[in-house]
Amino acid sequence: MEMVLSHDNNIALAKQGNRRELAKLLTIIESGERLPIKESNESWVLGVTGPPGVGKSTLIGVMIDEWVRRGEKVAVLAIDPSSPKSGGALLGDRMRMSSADNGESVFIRSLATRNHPGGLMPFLDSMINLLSYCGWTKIIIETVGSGQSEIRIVAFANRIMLVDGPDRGDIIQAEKAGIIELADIIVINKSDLPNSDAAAISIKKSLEYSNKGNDTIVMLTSSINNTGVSELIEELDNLHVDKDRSILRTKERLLSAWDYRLLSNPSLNDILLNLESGAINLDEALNHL
Ligand SMILES: Nc1nc2c(ncn2[C@@H]2O[C@H](COP(=O)(O)OP(=O)(O)O)[C@@H](O)[C@H]2O)c(=O)[nH]1
Ligand SMILES: [Mg+2]
Repeated sequence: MEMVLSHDNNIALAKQGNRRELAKLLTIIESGERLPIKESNESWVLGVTGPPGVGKSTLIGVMIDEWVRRGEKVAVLAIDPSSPKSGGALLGDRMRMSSADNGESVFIRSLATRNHPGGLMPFLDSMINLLSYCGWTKIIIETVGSGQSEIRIVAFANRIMLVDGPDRGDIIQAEKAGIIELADIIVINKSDLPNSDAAAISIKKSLEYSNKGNDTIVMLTSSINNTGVSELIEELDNLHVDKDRSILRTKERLLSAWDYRLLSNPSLNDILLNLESGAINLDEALNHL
Protein backbone atom coordinates (compact mmCIF):
# COMPACT_ATOMS: atom_id res chain seq x y z
CA MET A 1 0.00 0.00 0.00
CA GLU A 2 1.35 3.38 -0.93
CA MET A 3 1.41 6.17 1.55
CA VAL A 4 0.22 9.62 0.61
CA LEU A 5 3.19 11.96 0.90
CA SER A 6 2.57 14.44 3.64
CA HIS A 7 4.85 17.34 4.33
CA ASP A 8 3.64 17.95 7.86
CA ASN A 9 6.99 17.08 9.34
CA ASN A 10 8.92 19.32 6.95
CA ILE A 11 6.49 22.14 7.58
CA ALA A 12 6.95 21.80 11.32
CA LEU A 13 10.74 21.92 10.89
CA ALA A 14 10.56 24.97 8.63
CA LYS A 15 8.38 26.67 11.23
CA GLN A 16 11.06 25.98 13.84
CA GLY A 17 13.52 27.89 11.67
CA ASN A 18 15.05 25.13 9.56
CA ARG A 19 16.00 26.98 6.38
CA ARG A 20 16.88 23.90 4.37
CA GLU A 21 13.38 22.54 4.92
CA LEU A 22 11.89 25.91 4.03
CA ALA A 23 13.87 26.02 0.78
CA LYS A 24 12.74 22.48 -0.05
CA LEU A 25 9.10 23.34 0.58
CA LEU A 26 9.36 26.38 -1.70
CA THR A 27 10.73 24.11 -4.41
CA ILE A 28 7.81 21.75 -3.85
CA ILE A 29 5.39 24.66 -4.27
CA GLU A 30 7.22 25.74 -7.42
CA SER A 31 6.76 22.26 -8.85
CA GLY A 32 3.02 22.75 -8.60
CA GLU A 33 2.14 21.00 -5.37
CA ARG A 34 -0.16 22.62 -2.82
CA LEU A 35 0.81 22.49 0.83
CA PRO A 36 -1.84 22.00 3.50
CA ILE A 37 -1.41 25.41 5.08
CA LYS A 38 -4.39 27.48 6.03
CA GLU A 39 -4.65 30.76 4.11
CA SER A 40 -3.98 33.76 6.25
CA ASN A 41 -4.81 37.41 5.79
CA GLU A 42 -2.24 38.37 8.37
CA SER A 43 0.89 38.26 6.25
CA TRP A 44 2.81 41.48 5.71
CA VAL A 45 3.95 41.56 2.11
CA LEU A 46 5.67 44.43 0.35
CA GLY A 47 6.00 44.45 -3.44
CA VAL A 48 8.98 46.42 -4.68
CA THR A 49 9.15 47.44 -8.30
CA GLY A 50 10.73 50.07 -10.51
CA PRO A 51 13.06 50.38 -13.48
CA PRO A 52 16.34 48.45 -13.48
CA GLY A 53 19.33 50.22 -11.96
CA VAL A 54 17.48 52.63 -9.67
CA GLY A 55 18.85 50.82 -6.61
CA LYS A 56 16.00 48.52 -5.56
CA SER A 57 18.24 45.67 -4.41
CA THR A 58 20.65 47.99 -2.62
CA LEU A 59 17.79 49.76 -0.88
CA ILE A 60 16.14 46.48 0.12
CA GLY A 61 19.49 45.40 1.59
CA VAL A 62 19.64 48.51 3.79
CA MET A 63 15.98 48.11 4.76
CA ILE A 64 16.63 44.51 5.76
CA ASP A 65 19.47 45.62 8.06
CA GLU A 66 17.15 48.12 9.70
CA TRP A 67 14.29 45.65 10.11
CA VAL A 68 16.59 42.99 11.52
CA ARG A 69 17.85 45.51 14.09
CA ARG A 70 14.21 45.99 15.05
CA GLY A 71 13.78 42.25 15.59
CA GLU A 72 11.93 41.40 12.38
CA LYS A 73 12.48 38.31 10.28
CA VAL A 74 12.71 39.27 6.61
CA ALA A 75 12.15 36.98 3.63
CA VAL A 76 12.72 38.17 0.07
CA LEU A 77 11.35 36.58 -3.09
CA ALA A 78 13.50 38.05 -5.85
CA ILE A 79 11.77 37.62 -9.18
CA ASP A 80 14.04 37.42 -12.16
CA PRO A 81 12.67 37.07 -15.68
CA SER A 82 15.74 35.33 -17.07
CA SER A 83 18.32 33.65 -14.94
CA PRO A 84 17.67 32.08 -11.56
CA LYS A 85 20.98 33.62 -10.54
CA SER A 86 21.53 37.33 -11.10
CA GLY A 87 18.85 39.30 -9.21
CA GLY A 88 18.48 37.18 -6.13
CA ALA A 89 22.10 36.16 -6.00
CA LEU A 90 23.24 39.79 -6.16
CA LEU A 91 21.07 40.66 -3.20
CA GLY A 92 22.23 37.52 -1.46
CA ASP A 93 25.88 38.50 -1.93
CA ARG A 94 25.21 41.96 -0.66
CA MET A 95 23.53 40.58 2.43
CA ARG A 96 26.39 38.22 3.08
CA MET A 97 28.79 41.14 2.87
CA SER A 98 26.88 43.67 4.91
CA SER A 99 25.33 41.66 7.66
CA ALA A 100 27.37 38.62 8.46
CA ASP A 101 25.25 37.88 11.52
CA ASN A 102 21.84 38.43 9.92
CA GLY A 103 21.74 34.78 8.92
CA GLU A 104 18.91 33.64 11.15
CA SER A 105 16.71 36.61 10.36
CA VAL A 106 17.04 36.89 6.58
CA PHE A 107 15.92 34.48 3.91
CA ILE A 108 16.36 35.18 0.20
CA ARG A 109 14.94 33.09 -2.59
CA SER A 110 15.23 33.86 -6.26
CA LEU A 111 12.54 32.77 -8.74
CA ALA A 112 13.00 32.68 -12.49
CA THR A 113 9.83 33.55 -14.38
CA ARG A 114 11.09 31.92 -17.56
CA ASN A 115 10.55 28.54 -15.93
CA HIS A 116 6.85 29.37 -15.76
CA PRO A 117 5.45 30.55 -19.10
CA GLY A 118 1.96 30.82 -17.60
CA GLY A 119 3.25 33.18 -14.92
CA LEU A 120 3.97 32.78 -11.24
CA MET A 121 0.35 33.07 -10.23
CA PRO A 122 -0.19 29.64 -8.72
CA PHE A 123 2.98 29.78 -6.64
CA LEU A 124 3.27 33.24 -5.18
CA ASP A 125 0.21 33.02 -2.96
CA SER A 126 1.29 29.65 -1.57
CA MET A 127 4.87 30.78 -1.04
CA ILE A 128 3.74 33.89 0.81
CA ASN A 129 1.44 31.76 2.93
CA LEU A 130 4.22 29.36 3.82
CA LEU A 131 6.70 32.12 4.68
CA SER A 132 4.18 33.88 6.84
CA TYR A 133 3.20 30.65 8.58
CA CYS A 134 6.87 29.96 9.30
CA GLY A 135 7.19 33.24 11.15
CA TRP A 136 8.68 35.59 8.55
CA THR A 137 7.26 38.93 9.61
CA LYS A 138 8.32 41.01 6.61
CA ILE A 139 7.98 39.42 3.20
CA ILE A 140 9.33 41.32 0.20
CA ILE A 141 8.72 40.59 -3.46
CA GLU A 142 11.29 42.32 -5.64
CA THR A 143 10.82 42.48 -9.38
CA VAL A 144 13.19 43.61 -12.09
CA GLY A 145 11.65 46.33 -14.21
CA SER A 146 8.26 48.01 -14.17
CA GLY A 147 6.20 46.64 -17.03
CA GLN A 148 2.82 44.96 -17.08
CA SER A 149 4.13 41.61 -15.90
CA GLU A 150 5.87 43.23 -12.92
CA ILE A 151 2.59 44.87 -11.94
CA ARG A 152 0.96 41.45 -12.03
CA ILE A 153 3.64 40.08 -9.74
CA VAL A 154 3.75 42.84 -7.13
CA ALA A 155 -0.04 42.80 -7.00
CA PHE A 156 0.34 39.66 -4.88
CA ALA A 157 1.74 41.88 -2.14
CA ASN A 158 -0.60 43.82 0.12
CA ARG A 159 1.41 47.04 -0.15
CA ILE A 160 3.51 48.32 -3.03
CA MET A 161 6.59 50.49 -3.14
CA LEU A 162 7.72 51.98 -6.42
CA VAL A 163 11.41 52.88 -6.50
CA ASP A 164 12.56 55.45 -9.03
CA GLY A 165 15.76 57.25 -9.80
CA PRO A 166 16.38 60.95 -10.23
CA ASP A 167 16.20 60.69 -14.02
CA ARG A 168 13.01 61.81 -15.65
CA GLY A 169 13.29 58.79 -17.96
CA ASP A 170 12.84 56.36 -15.09
CA ILE A 171 9.67 58.06 -13.98
CA ILE A 172 8.20 58.07 -17.47
CA GLN A 173 8.65 54.29 -17.60
CA ALA A 174 6.64 53.88 -14.42
CA GLU A 175 3.95 56.26 -15.67
CA LYS A 176 3.59 54.29 -18.88
CA ALA A 177 3.19 51.01 -17.06
CA GLY A 178 0.51 52.53 -14.85
CA ILE A 179 2.30 51.41 -11.75
CA ILE A 180 2.11 54.82 -10.11
CA GLU A 181 -1.61 54.31 -9.43
CA LEU A 182 -0.91 51.02 -7.67
CA ALA A 183 1.90 52.22 -5.44
CA ASP A 184 1.24 53.13 -1.81
CA ILE A 185 4.62 54.71 -1.54
CA ILE A 186 6.99 56.10 -4.14
CA VAL A 187 10.66 56.36 -3.31
CA ILE A 188 13.14 58.43 -5.26
CA ASN A 189 16.37 56.67 -4.48
CA LYS A 190 19.87 58.06 -5.14
CA SER A 191 18.95 61.30 -3.40
CA ASP A 192 22.70 61.89 -3.15
CA LEU A 193 22.64 62.64 -6.88
CA PRO A 194 21.50 65.93 -8.42
CA ASN A 195 17.89 66.31 -9.64
CA SER A 196 16.34 64.01 -7.05
CA ASP A 197 14.29 66.86 -5.51
CA ALA A 198 13.05 67.80 -8.97
CA ALA A 199 12.17 64.15 -9.59
CA ALA A 200 10.11 64.04 -6.38
CA ILE A 201 8.23 67.21 -7.39
CA SER A 202 7.60 65.79 -10.84
CA ILE A 203 6.16 62.60 -9.31
CA LYS A 204 3.89 64.60 -7.00
CA LYS A 205 2.63 66.60 -9.98
CA SER A 206 1.82 63.50 -11.93
CA LEU A 207 -0.04 62.13 -8.89
CA GLU A 208 -2.15 65.27 -8.80
CA TYR A 209 -3.13 64.77 -12.41
CA SER A 210 -4.36 61.24 -11.85
CA ASN A 211 -7.86 61.12 -10.29
CA LYS A 212 -6.77 59.66 -6.98
CA GLY A 213 -3.55 58.92 -5.19
CA ASN A 214 -3.12 62.25 -3.47
CA ASP A 215 -2.36 60.32 -0.31
CA THR A 216 0.46 58.43 -2.01
CA ILE A 217 3.61 58.97 0.00
CA VAL A 218 6.64 60.29 -1.87
CA MET A 219 10.02 59.97 -0.17
CA LEU A 220 13.69 60.45 -0.94
CA THR A 221 16.34 57.92 0.06
CA SER A 222 19.97 57.26 -0.58
CA SER A 223 20.77 53.63 -0.04
CA ILE A 224 24.50 54.20 -0.30
CA ASN A 225 24.51 57.00 2.30
CA ASN A 226 21.75 55.36 4.33
CA THR A 227 19.66 58.53 4.43
CA GLY A 228 15.89 58.48 4.59
CA VAL A 229 15.80 54.73 5.14
CA SER A 230 14.65 54.62 8.76
CA GLU A 231 11.97 57.22 7.87
CA LEU A 232 10.93 54.96 5.01
CA ILE A 233 10.70 51.98 7.38
CA GLU A 234 8.51 54.03 9.75
CA GLU A 235 6.17 54.96 6.89
CA LEU A 236 5.96 51.37 5.70
CA ASP A 237 5.34 49.96 9.17
CA ASN A 238 2.53 52.46 9.78
CA LEU A 239 1.10 52.44 6.30
CA HIS A 240 -2.65 52.72 5.99
CA VAL A 241 -3.58 50.41 3.12
CA ASP A 242 -5.89 52.32 0.82
CA LYS A 243 -9.08 50.48 -0.16
CA ASP A 244 -9.15 51.64 -3.79
CA ARG A 245 -5.58 50.59 -4.40
CA SER A 246 -6.26 47.31 -2.67
CA ILE A 247 -9.11 46.67 -5.11
CA LEU A 248 -6.84 47.54 -8.04
CA ARG A 249 -4.33 44.95 -6.82
CA THR A 250 -7.04 42.36 -6.36
CA LYS A 251 -8.11 43.01 -9.93
CA GLU A 252 -4.56 42.38 -11.17
CA ARG A 253 -4.46 39.11 -9.21
CA LEU A 254 -7.77 38.07 -10.69
CA LEU A 255 -6.44 38.84 -14.18
CA SER A 256 -3.35 36.71 -13.43
CA ALA A 257 -5.49 33.82 -12.30
CA TRP A 258 -7.72 34.22 -15.33
CA ASP A 259 -4.75 34.24 -17.76
CA TYR A 260 -3.21 31.29 -16.01
CA ARG A 261 -6.43 29.26 -16.31
CA LEU A 262 -6.70 30.14 -19.96
CA LEU A 263 -3.09 29.39 -20.84
CA SER A 264 -3.07 26.08 -19.01
CA ASN A 265 -6.31 24.84 -20.57
CA PRO A 266 -5.53 21.51 -22.29
CA SER A 267 -7.70 22.32 -25.31
CA LEU A 268 -6.13 25.73 -25.88
CA ASN A 269 -4.18 24.52 -28.91
CA ASP A 270 -7.21 23.01 -30.62
CA ILE A 271 -9.22 26.11 -29.96
CA LEU A 272 -6.47 28.30 -31.43
CA LEU A 273 -6.41 26.15 -34.56
CA ASN A 274 -10.20 26.39 -34.88
CA LEU A 275 -10.03 30.13 -34.44
CA GLU A 276 -7.28 30.38 -37.01
CA SER A 277 -9.23 28.38 -39.60
CA GLY A 278 -12.38 30.37 -38.94
CA ALA A 279 -14.30 27.32 -37.70
CA ILE A 280 -15.25 29.24 -34.57
CA ASN A 281 -15.24 32.89 -33.57
CA LEU A 282 -13.80 34.50 -30.44
CA ASP A 283 -17.03 34.31 -28.44
CA GLU A 284 -17.35 30.61 -29.21
CA ALA A 285 -13.71 30.07 -28.28
CA LEU A 286 -14.29 31.75 -24.93
CA ASN A 287 -17.35 29.63 -24.32
CA HIS A 288 -15.37 26.46 -25.04
CA LEU A 289 -12.63 27.52 -22.65
N1 LIG B 1 24.52 57.18 -6.13
C1 LIG B 1 23.80 56.16 -5.70
N2 LIG B 1 23.92 54.94 -6.27
C2 LIG B 1 23.16 53.92 -5.82
C3 LIG B 1 22.24 54.09 -4.76
N3 LIG B 1 21.61 52.90 -4.54
C4 LIG B 1 22.12 52.04 -5.43
N4 LIG B 1 23.06 52.64 -6.20
C5 LIG B 1 23.84 52.02 -7.29
O1 LIG B 1 23.00 51.81 -8.40
C6 LIG B 1 23.36 50.61 -9.10
C7 LIG B 1 22.16 49.70 -9.26
O2 LIG B 1 21.76 49.23 -8.00
P1 LIG B 1 20.80 47.98 -7.81
O3 LIG B 1 20.46 47.92 -6.37
O4 LIG B 1 21.38 46.76 -8.42
O5 LIG B 1 19.53 48.43 -8.67
P2 LIG B 1 18.21 47.61 -9.08
O6 LIG B 1 18.42 47.13 -10.48
O7 LIG B 1 17.10 48.61 -9.04
O8 LIG B 1 18.03 46.50 -8.11
C8 LIG B 1 24.50 50.00 -8.27
O9 LIG B 1 25.70 50.35 -8.88
C9 LIG B 1 24.34 50.64 -6.92
O10 LIG B 1 25.57 50.73 -6.22
C10 LIG B 1 22.13 55.39 -4.15
O11 LIG B 1 21.37 55.62 -3.22
N5 LIG B 1 22.93 56.38 -4.68
MG1 LIG C 1 17.77 44.35 -8.33
